[in-house]
Amino acid sequence: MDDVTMVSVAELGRMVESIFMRAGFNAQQADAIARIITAAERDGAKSHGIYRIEGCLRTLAAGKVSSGARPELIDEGSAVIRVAADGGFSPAAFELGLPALAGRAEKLGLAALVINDCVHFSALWPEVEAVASRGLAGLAMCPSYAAVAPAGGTQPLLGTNPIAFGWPRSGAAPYVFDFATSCVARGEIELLARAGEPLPEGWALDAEGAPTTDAEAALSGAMLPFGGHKGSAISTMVELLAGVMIGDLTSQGALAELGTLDLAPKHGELILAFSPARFAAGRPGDPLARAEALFDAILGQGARLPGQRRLAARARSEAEGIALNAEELALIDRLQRDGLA
Ligand code: NDP
Ligand code: PYC
Repeated sequence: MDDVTMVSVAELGRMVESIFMRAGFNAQQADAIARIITAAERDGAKSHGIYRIEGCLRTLAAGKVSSGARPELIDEGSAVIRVAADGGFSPAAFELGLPALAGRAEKLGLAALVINDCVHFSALWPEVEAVASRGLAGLAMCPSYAAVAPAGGTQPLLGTNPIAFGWPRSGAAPYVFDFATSCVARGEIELLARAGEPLPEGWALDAEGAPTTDAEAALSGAMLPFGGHKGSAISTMVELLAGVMIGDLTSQGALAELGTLDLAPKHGELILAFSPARFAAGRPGDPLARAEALFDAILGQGARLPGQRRLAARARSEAEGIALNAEELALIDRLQRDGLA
């Protein structure tokens, strides 16, 4: 194993926040981005952890994110609550909308939070975990930028379009899954390219549309959806619901606006919240207890639940600190001292 230094979660959070404050982000943005990046690193979600800091700073340097963004809540009392993110990163916008989303879902049974005009680089599990921690089921999705060919096609058109789901559990952390609708997040391919490692077969096409296991060729070609036509259709659904339907950019539009895949794209996000108690009212059985029986049956076969690895990493990080290698520590140190060189 690399020579690593253990850094407490709180200390890493302070270091990351200081980088964003130094870069000129207002306190609301810097605090929210630093917490989301630190949480990803804490949970062993490396593709959306500290590796993303430089991309965020490059996005700012290119004028593609607003450092002074002040998200605004637009709540007309219906099931659809909106946050105008003001061109800032998505986490502060989500945090602003969450209480209204949860309150409306408890009242009506279901509610939607629409975030518009946010710059998005993060994982979606924090959103659905936060919704499920309030006793609600949550479903979150967003486009990204055109990097994925539809099943049967060869050219980038769809985004890596993550979809995440959370279910509340009493006495346990929520059941959460969160994944790209491409075979893997683009961030994973970028990390493999940096490490000079090959991709598994079936993940990507090169610029000529031929299958490739070369990570660099994949980054300049097209990624592929997971599960062939099934992932392709789910990804298209994300474009429709969290792009077209909410009056925001699709992945194709986001890439056209950004002009590159090297910065964080601006588009919207959709988060749905459902009250299991309200949906199951008057029907036999407690939905949370029935869910536990299902989880037990899954575990009983020797399978694991999604989120288990992440939560184990979280417990380790909280007990022992986060393990950062020398390169990662040097990066943080340089960004704290000099910003983007
Ligand atoms: P993976 O393919 O690694 O899938 C991750 C999910 O699957 C996690 O919930 C994980 O749980 C679960 N999982 C993995 N293996 C198993 C298993 N054997 N049994 C049960 N569950 C399992 O992730 P991706 O590369 O597709 O996505 C990674 C991240 O990238 C996501 O957080 C996503 O939101 C983010 N992303 C963000 C985008 C954006 O535009 N903002 C675009 C695309 C992706 P566990 O964590 O416990 O392993
Ligand atoms: O990893 O695919 C990805 C991604 C795109 C935007 C943010 N993350």
